[in-house]
Amino acid sequence: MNAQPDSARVATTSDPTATGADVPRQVHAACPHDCPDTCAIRVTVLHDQVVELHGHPDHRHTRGVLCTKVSRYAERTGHAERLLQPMRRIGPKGPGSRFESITWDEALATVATRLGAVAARNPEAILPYSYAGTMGLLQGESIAARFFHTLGASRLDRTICASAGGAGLLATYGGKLGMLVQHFAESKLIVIWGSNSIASNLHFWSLAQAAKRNGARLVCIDPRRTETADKCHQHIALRPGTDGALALGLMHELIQNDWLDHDYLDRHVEQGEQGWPALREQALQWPPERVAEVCGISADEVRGLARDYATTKPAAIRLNYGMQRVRGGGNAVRLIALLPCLTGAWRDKSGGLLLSASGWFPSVIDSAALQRLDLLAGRTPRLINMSTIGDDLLRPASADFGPRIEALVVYNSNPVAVAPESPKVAAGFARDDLFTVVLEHFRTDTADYADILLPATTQLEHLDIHTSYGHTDVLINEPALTPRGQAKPNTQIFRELAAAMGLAEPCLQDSDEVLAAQVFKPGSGLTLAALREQGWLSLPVPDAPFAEGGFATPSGRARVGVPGLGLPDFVPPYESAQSAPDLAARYPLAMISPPARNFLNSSFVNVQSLRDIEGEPLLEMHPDDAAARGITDGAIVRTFNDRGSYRCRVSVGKRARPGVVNGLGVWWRKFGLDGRNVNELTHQRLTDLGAAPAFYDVLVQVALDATAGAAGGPAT
Ligand SMILES: Nc1nc2c(c(=O)[nH]1)N[C@H]1C(S)=C(S)[C@@H](COP(=O)(O)OP(=O)(O)OC[C@H]3O[C@@H](n4cnc5c(=O)[nH]c(N)nc54)[C@H](O)[C@@H]3O)O[C@H]1N2
Ligand SMILES: Nc1nc2c(c(=O)[nH]1)N[C@H]1C(S)=C(S)[C@@H](COP(=O)(O)OP(=O)(O)OC[C@H]3O[C@@H](n4cnc5c(=O)[nH]c(N)nc54)[C@H](O)[C@@H]3O)O[C@H]1N2
Ligand code: SF4
Ligand SMILES: [Mo]
Repeated sequence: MNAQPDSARVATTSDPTATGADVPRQVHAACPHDCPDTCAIRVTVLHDQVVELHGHPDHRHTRGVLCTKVSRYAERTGHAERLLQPMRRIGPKGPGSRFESITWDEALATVATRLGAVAARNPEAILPYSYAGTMGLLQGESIAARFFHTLGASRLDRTICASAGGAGLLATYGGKLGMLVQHFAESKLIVIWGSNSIASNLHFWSLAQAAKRNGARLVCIDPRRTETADKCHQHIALRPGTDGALALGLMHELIQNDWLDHDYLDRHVEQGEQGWPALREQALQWPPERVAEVCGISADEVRGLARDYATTKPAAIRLNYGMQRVRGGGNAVRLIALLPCLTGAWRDKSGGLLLSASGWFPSVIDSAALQRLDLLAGRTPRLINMSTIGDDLLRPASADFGPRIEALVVYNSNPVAVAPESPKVAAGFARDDLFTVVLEHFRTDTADYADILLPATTQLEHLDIHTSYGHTDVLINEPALTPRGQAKPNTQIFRELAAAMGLAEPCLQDSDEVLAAQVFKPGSGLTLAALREQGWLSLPVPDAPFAEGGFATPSGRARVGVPGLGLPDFVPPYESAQSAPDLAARYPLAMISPPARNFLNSSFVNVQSLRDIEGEPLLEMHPDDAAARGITDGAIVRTFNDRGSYRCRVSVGKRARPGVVNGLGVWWRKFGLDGRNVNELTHQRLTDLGAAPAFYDVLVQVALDATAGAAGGPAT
């Protein structure tokens, strides 16, 4: 690993030896991470070092507070293992691979030659692979998108996180639209559904706390007893992948007890054969006893929740993406999204539902100007689903698939750690005939497979603009520091690569300043100058957006049946004791793998102070399941299925419900006991809608690890 020059160390006090103005500078920054909160950050800088980094006190959603991980952002930027120079791999691909430093000129020339050769044969053999390492409009898909569109490279279907739920919202409301998060503070019932808010939606959680102090009841629906569930009045620990059945059961009770808002239903929900009357008949097939059987909860829990939901006003649902990482995730979101339409909860600004707010932004943000799909010039390169990258890297050329993937350019993502079914992902990345370029901050699991590794700037070192999927503000991120070492912004790397490849299209050379000026749609009323002045701008969204219907569907009504999709229904998991009894005979435990609180997906796993808090990869198991296998708390266990096997320490306790184990976090494989992580066990089958991975729809068996010593072996 390269040594850290002194200039890159992040000072906590001013450096007396540095030159330059002695007056600290305050910079408006934004959290770049894939988190609904999109915090405004105030960075104080002196002599090119961070003096202070805080949540901005004046931003209405951030309210001066950052989560633990991002309050350490300066530690991440100044990390001793930061990539600061371009590198070329000199040993075999994969764990333990070795790299040597090269110049930028050499790196760019090598990449240009290799990509150019593939493009000359067939540009679709090139695949960009990126996700939300940064959610920035500039450092995400701007110059990068233009570059790959100009080449005619394969397009990437970015499904790994939210596309099942997104498709469910689109089907029902016509867009990824929902309540304004700030109004949860006045709700009287909050259903926190498939969300560990304390870990992954902290600023919503403080609003829920405010509501609680005002007498609101909080209900958490989650197979895992999370720290959020601990603090709610009620926790309903259903089996993974059964939320659609629960929603149907709630509808059953709303109908039977006539807790419906008939006026709202008549005026704002689709009627007729594909409308509410049809769903009503379907819901009547789901009495609480049947729901209880499927969900592994009691019939009284179904009845009680229906009563509370219908009779407490305003009632709000904070739905989150955890519940849609299962086969039926899209349909479950459709069903749940209809609940506030049945009770008329939308009439109140503090009632309704929020899964994503991102659909409010397209009216002001000009993605087309940033991404320039027109550069495809009439071509429609094939679309590769990022969630099946394991299979797709191993696929030969065929008429159906097109050319074999010969070159991969990875940025803002760590697929070797985060993509499902890692045995196949790792085998794909290990192909000798694959040319891989990785733009990164660190030597991640994916970086270990790079032919050429390019050092990227962090959020403190580049310009960017952010929207949010949890609130409705746009934020600026001004560069606070000069780039450490030789790191460059993603945009700059793609500009230089375009030049090295001789791509003459002028917009490939647009500077970050020029890009920033292209972000807002003309006539949107928002300007870059105002954004820079204030640090953030709020979209004009009505307080109770669907109080009088007005959904984004063609009719303005919430949709029930959708052409091509039919009526929403419960879709059972791929892998569960009920839906796959033969498989369950061998692998009787369901496994979910939600994130660890102190990491952000696989980001921050290499920040020592955060890793110290998390300790080591853990599998949570209910005491009954542990006892049945002779497993005691703290032992090293082997978790396995037909796809793979993974060793880690077990935590026996009540966070896991019977029959379900929780394999926490997306650890880097190299920090695992056996160089693997939970994705060793996940599969590449896709959700009912949105073609997303079903990470939480997995069966496994767990056994004491015979190779571990009595004490369980050392933690790493
Ligand atoms: N600290 C932290 N914050 C994060 C992240 C992180 O890694 N760490 N990741 C960020 C990203 S990319 C995202 S997408 C969001 C994710 O945050 P969320 O959208 O909240 O999704 P998850 O964390 O995947 O899961 C939330 C909860 O759903 C539960 N769950 C699992 N299966 C089911 C099910 O079938 N039904 C129900 N009802 N619940 C289920 C899990 O146990 C978990 O507690 O958070 C973001 N914020
Ligand atoms: N088993 C299991 N697997 C999961 C999940 C789960 O809950 N369980 N969650 C899934 C979800 S919700 C998601 S969103 C995905 C997330 O998967 P990814 O989007 O791959 O997210 P990260 O793991 O955080 O990796 C992002 C990488 O981008 C890098 N990066 C950050 N900023 C920049 C930048 O400006 N430039 C460049 N070049 N690189 C940058 C970071 O260093 C980091 O290594 O993982 C999925 N995988
Ligand atoms: S990860 Fe989320 S809570 Fe933490 S600083 Fe970023 S936006 Fe805020
Ligand atoms: Mo995600």
